[in-house]
Amino acid sequence: MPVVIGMVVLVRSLLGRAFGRKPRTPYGNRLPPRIHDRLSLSQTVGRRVVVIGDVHGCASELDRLLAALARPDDLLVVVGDLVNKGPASPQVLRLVQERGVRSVRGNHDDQALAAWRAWDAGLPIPKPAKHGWVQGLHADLACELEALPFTLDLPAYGVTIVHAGLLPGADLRDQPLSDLFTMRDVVPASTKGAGSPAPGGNPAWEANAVGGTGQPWAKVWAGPHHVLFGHDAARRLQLEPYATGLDTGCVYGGQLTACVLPALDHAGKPVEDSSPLPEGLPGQSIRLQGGKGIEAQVVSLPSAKTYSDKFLKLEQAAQVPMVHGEL
Ligand SMILES: [Mn+2]
Repeated sequence: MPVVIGMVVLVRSLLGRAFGRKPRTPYGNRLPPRIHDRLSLSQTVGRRVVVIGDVHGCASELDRLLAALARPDDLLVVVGDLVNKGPASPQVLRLVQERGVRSVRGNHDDQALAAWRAWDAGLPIPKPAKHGWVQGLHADLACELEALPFTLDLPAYGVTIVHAGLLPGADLRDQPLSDLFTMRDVVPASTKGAGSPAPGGNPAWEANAVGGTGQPWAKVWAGPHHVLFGHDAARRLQLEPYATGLDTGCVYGGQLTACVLPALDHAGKPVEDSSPLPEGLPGQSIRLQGGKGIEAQVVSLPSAKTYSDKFLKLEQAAQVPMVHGEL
């Protein structure tokens, strides 16, 4: 049987080369209709934009956070990793579909989609302990994952949303897709073999998926856009001048965090000085440097429980927060 599968893979690979195989995402999925998506001022005018950190299947926390702070006309965006690890990934996708939540693509979203495609084709599910939940997932919910772009630009705010990070100095279209949803640190480009080479003509930095081995990319990022991102639960809330990290470890018993961007009028000016922070939730106002320099609010909802302790074990084992690339 393995010989037969090997032959099939070989023949498909040869056919792919002969007929010009289409480029794929890092986990072998079809590329989304828009790799780098954007929402113009006309699409967001008069509406707040609520950007939410990594959900990882924590549907009840997402539901409670939205109940506490979201207004009916808010535009809701997640920084990716909607699924895996937590208790209710299908329910998160259902909520995303029903409420029209936008998201960028996290490494777990891309992996889970590949697992669903395997299951749908009658093949064994890769890493079934992590992806077993995809069995029976309705195709319309898998489509939610299939459509996810790698970045989402909000030009009216001068804000870019990405799951993991951006390589400082490299053009968006020159950034390797896998870096966009796996990077945590940057290392000097001369560090051979430590990360991905910068293809955009900027030799200064390489991306590295393992945290604690270089500098957090968000500390190096100097604009021009302000970047909202997730993926780096070990570092919790990151409030850097030009980048804000929103993964506060909801699935690890931390919090689910949202950054609320004010509604803008047709001239791109905030329609209110700042919306009141929801009662009972810790929050703060921050000035997002870069972009339009707007004032936003960061609000966190504590998790009901610790759904996964994989990360906590790693954190206890290391003196400094270290994150393995697999997380
Ligand atoms: Mn991630």
